[in-house]
Amino acid sequence: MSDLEIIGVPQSNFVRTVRIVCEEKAVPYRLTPGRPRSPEVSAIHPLGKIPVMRHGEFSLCESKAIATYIDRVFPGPRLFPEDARRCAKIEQWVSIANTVMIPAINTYLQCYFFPRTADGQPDRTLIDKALPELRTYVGVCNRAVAQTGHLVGSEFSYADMNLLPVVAYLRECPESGEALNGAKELGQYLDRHAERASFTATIPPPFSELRRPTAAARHGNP
Ligand SMILES: N[C@@H](CCC(=O)N[C@@H](CS)C(=O)NCC(=O)O)C(=O)O
Repeated sequence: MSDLEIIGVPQSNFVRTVRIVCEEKAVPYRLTPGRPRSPEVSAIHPLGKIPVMRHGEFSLCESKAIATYIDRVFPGPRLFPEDARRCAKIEQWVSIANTVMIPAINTYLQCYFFPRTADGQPDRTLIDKALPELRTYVGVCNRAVAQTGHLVGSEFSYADMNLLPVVAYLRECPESGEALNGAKELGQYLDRHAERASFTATIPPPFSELRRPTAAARHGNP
């Protein structure tokens, strides 16, 4: 039995990506609940973000770094292939997603999942501000998967494992649901890959199951 421990909440798209990695490689792991900026998370991530990982004495943060470590240390299908060009294309899409698209999409989603208004209703002003970027990135993703149904070449890769968990949330909110309805290829991409065993094994519970953050932790959201 592996002593690999992933710490985070299962609703987080980045936590889900790392869990999908474990499932794809058939690496046993345990998921320990941990919210952003909780002591166990902040002990590993300097910014208190999830996921973080422990493997014996070794600890690590950042989903891509964790995925690379798991890929190198454990057997199973290689996520980051030897082929320089394919590997670089995977890195390229992870970088575009993680530095620009996913943060912008999450800013929009959080307006619904974690409204910060006094009455607990989604903040219309923040949503309207987030919409142009959201629509742009849904279009970018739609074009990227249109030809092969994958981000890189014609095989499922870490680039898809990284993107799909956040795409799966688009259907849950009104404007992103509409945008996805208008992005035929992206919708088909989601539907097809959502049937993978690694995807069904990691379906997150609803955000409503996350208790409101404690006062000490109320400085951001998963
Ligand atoms: N670059 C990080 C991003 C992790 C991240 O943003 N996680 C979110 C949850 S999906 C988080 O911890 N949010 C709380 C915060 O940003 O303070 C990674 O790839 O692991």
